[in-house]
Amino acid sequence: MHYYILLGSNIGNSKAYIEKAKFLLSKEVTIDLSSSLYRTAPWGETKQDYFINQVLQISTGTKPTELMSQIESIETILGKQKTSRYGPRTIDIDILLSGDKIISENNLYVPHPRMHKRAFTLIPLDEIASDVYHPKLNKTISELLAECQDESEVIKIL
Ligand code: PH2
Ligand code: MG
Ligand code: MG
Repeated sequence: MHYYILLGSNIGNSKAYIEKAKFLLSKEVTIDLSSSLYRTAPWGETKQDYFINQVLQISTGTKPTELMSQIESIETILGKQKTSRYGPRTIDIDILLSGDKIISENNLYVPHPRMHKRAFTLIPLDEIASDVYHPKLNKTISELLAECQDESEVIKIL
C-alpha cells in the first residue's frame, strides 16, 4: 500500500528534524521516494518562520489509522507541541494520499482536505507523483498544481 506523506518543520534545526523523522519512519515503513527539500513561506499564519517541507512516498502493510498512530508517536518523540492549528512546529507529518482510498473518520481525512490549495504541498508532491490521481477531485497532481492559486514562495533547496 502506497502513501504520500508531507513532512514540515519551522522550529529549531528543521533539516535535522526532517532527517530524524525519516529515520524513525524508516523503522516502520519503506521509504520509496523522497522529494527535494523546499524552503516555503508559512501558510495560514504568516507571522512565523519559513518552513522546510518534503514529501515522501512510503509503502507499508499498515492501515491508515495505524499509520496515523505511528506518525503521532514519532511527532511526540520529536517534541511536537499542540499549538494553534497553523502555528509553528518542530515536526508535522501529514498523510496526503493513501492509494485511492477516501477516508473521513475521527481525526483522519484522506486525501488531506487542503492539499490541493497549498503550493508547499503540491510542488514537492508533483516532483515525485505528478501522474498520480487525487481520488476525490479526479485530477492528477500536475493538473492540481497547474490550477492552484497559491502563489506563496516555495524554493527548492536540495
Ligand atoms: N504547515 C502548517 C501551516 N502552515 N506552511 C508551510 N509553508 N508549510 C507547512 O508545512 C505548514 C504551513 C500546519 O500544519
Ligand atoms: Mg500540517
Ligand atoms: Mg499534522
